[in-house]
Amino acid sequence: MNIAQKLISKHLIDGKMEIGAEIALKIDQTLTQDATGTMAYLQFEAMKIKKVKTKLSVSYIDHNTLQSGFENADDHKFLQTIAAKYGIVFSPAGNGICHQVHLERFGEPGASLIGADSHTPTAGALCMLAFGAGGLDIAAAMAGAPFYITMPKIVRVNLKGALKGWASSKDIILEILRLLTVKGGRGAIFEFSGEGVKTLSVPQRAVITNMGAELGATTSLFPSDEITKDFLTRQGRQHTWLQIEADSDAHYDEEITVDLASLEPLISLPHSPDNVKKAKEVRGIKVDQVCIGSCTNSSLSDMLLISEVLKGKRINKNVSFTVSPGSRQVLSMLSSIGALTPIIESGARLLECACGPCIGMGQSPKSAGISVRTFNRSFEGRSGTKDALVYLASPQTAIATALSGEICCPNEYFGGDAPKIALSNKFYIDDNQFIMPAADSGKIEIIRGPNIKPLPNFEPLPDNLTLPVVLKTADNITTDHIIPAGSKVLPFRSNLPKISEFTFGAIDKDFVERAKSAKSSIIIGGENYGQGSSREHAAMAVRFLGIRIILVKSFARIHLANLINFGILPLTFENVADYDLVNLNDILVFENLAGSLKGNIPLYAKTPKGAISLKYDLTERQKDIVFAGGFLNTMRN
Ligand code: MIC
Ligand code: SF4
Repeated sequence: MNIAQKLISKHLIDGKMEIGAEIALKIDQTLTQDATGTMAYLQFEAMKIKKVKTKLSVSYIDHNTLQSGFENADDHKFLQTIAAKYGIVFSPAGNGICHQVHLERFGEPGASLIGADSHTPTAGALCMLAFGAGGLDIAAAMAGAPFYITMPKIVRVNLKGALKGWASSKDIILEILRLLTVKGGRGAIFEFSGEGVKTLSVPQRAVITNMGAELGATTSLFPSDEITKDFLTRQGRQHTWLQIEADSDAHYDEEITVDLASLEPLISLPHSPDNVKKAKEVRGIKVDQVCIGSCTNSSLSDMLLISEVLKGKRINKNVSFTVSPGSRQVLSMLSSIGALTPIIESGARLLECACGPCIGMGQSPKSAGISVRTFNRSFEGRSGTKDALVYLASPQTAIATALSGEICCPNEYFGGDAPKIALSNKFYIDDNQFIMPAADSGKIEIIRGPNIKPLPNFEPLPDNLTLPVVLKTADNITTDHIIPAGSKVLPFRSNLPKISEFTFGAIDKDFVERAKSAKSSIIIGGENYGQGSSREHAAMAVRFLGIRIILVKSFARIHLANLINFGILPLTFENVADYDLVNLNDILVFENLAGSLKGNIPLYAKTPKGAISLKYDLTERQKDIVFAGGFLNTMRN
């Protein structure tokens, strides 16, 4: 078996490990963050379970940390009291970014993890079976239910040789994105092997598994080897280590090879992570901002590298330079060994250990500003400035750019090889920063400020529907298009009526009014609809506005699961060319929906240009959820 098969079979509760079949997995750990956590826990409460049934559940505060009104602080207090009551570890604001902290303090080789955040596969660097999911799936797992996915194909990524010059692990994943695009990983687990694996530390591996999310991959995995053991030992957690490698005769469904020695520093151009070029091909573009951090590149080694490079240097005076260490552990280690000083003296604006600019929580660039970031997403408007141009690159490329004031290749700017970063054997470990669940949880009162609004009830899906098309989108629509992030919208993650007012605002400012006046309606979309973030608000808000069916060329995995969970029927075109036959404001008629789906008979929609045939790729379990009006209704029933 390959590693993915070993981990899946270890957690398999139901289903066959055949590509395309639905499988149910036992979940050992869950994580949430504050932007998705409020909904996840409201849903968990609705399940009326006394204590979480997982081995470990952690609730992180890392996204909505700017408190420019009462809303975010209300959410934090709600999350803290919920955690204490239901047996969840609470990681308060300032403690660090969920994926970075989870890797340091909780990740375990061989265990399974689902997180209400699309970058949860970061933990695959420790050989955890880790998936991003919607909040409702996390709530269900905390209640002891299995997690359902479609059995993916397993792609072997053969890493040949070793990195040279200033190339880094970020360039490995940017190269794979260049080759495969943001759709290229759908329905796949990427399993890394080959001699190159032995040259990468756990934090370097984590850069790759983290950005596997940008490929649309189900998850990514590295073996658990001596390097993993070394990382866990520094973290004082060697007892959690176990060796996990693929069998020598393991079978893979597909294979790609990346030659590390031939990689040069790369950069991803606006507005899609797969728009990748060599950094030297775009050299000379003047930049306004450089940001180092995010769950992709905020580890101690990344920070030590920039500190080393910055010694005695000053950032270009036209560049606003921000640094967000990934965790309190990273920040504290930097400060105790004096590595923070060169960063501060270079002119950096030191930010909190949190997502910050990555999710538009401050540091929006100036109008039409150019920002080079070590992050993982560059979607239009995500930075908080609609016309900003965001480039994604490694800390090596970003720091050369910050010093020179224009995009440049670190191989050309510095020459030679990047400094080798030695890590100390003793890491700063202070788990007192976590708030452990209360022993006497019965007495805990859950505090709900005015920003915490109750969950709405969604009705079952009718059998016959006449629906106007209220929106027709292009390919690769992200959940950032559907429900934007940023400091103005994120505070309403626990307030569905309010956040729904922002739905699709960036691409069609009349959408909300149109949907409201239609009452019941349909959206038409292209390929890879709903890629990116796991935010279930992108399904909930749409359902709240009356959308009953979404008909597209293809869906992204997590969003598809979220649509089902909230009772929206996801359909695809039998012939993708039929996409051209349907237009905004057309009326589509659907008859005998339940009868057709449950009887597995062909489904059609009547359109002004005639009938078109539709596909529904749903299991019986999923059909029941959709027709009941969502997962919570099936539980209540
Ligand atoms: C993101 O990077 O888009 C987020 C913000 O972390 C999201 C979760 C969210 O929308 O809250 C994600 O990746 O799932
Ligand atoms: Fe936070 Fe950005 Fe990572 Fe999402 S991608 S978890 S916003 S740092």
